[in-house]
Amino acid sequence: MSGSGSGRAPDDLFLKIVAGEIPADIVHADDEVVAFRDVSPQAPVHVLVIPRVRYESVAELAAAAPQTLARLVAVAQQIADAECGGEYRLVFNTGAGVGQSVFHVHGHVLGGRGFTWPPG
Ligand code: IU
Repeated sequence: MSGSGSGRAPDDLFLKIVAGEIPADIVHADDEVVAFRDVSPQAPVHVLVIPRVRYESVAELAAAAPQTLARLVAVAQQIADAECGGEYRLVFNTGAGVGQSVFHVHGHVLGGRGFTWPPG
């Protein structure tokens, strides 16, 4: 079953970051979203922006809490404005087959270098 916004997946490490139970380099926190640096950065700027409440995918988040998705995108823009001149990729991997490994929706804010297209 997908995330409902109320359950706590037993293996959801991002909820532990939100709860302060495991350390993270947090760059933003408000009542709806938290942003922290990816532990395995793929670009000079690589920040993950997540809702405090767990949803598996960006589509689930959009359907259940569109205002939180809007906040997430606004925070991504703020981080990119501050750290890489407002030029960035905002990536939501959706599904293990395309690279999603953590099933708590997260936007990857990637910037600080050029990227190729199409993505690999
Ligand atoms: P993905 O789109 O689900 O593959 O992205 C998960 C990301 O979460 C990946 O880039 C990891 O490096 C990152 N990450 C993290 O920054 N800190 C953690 O504790 C865990 C994963 I678990």
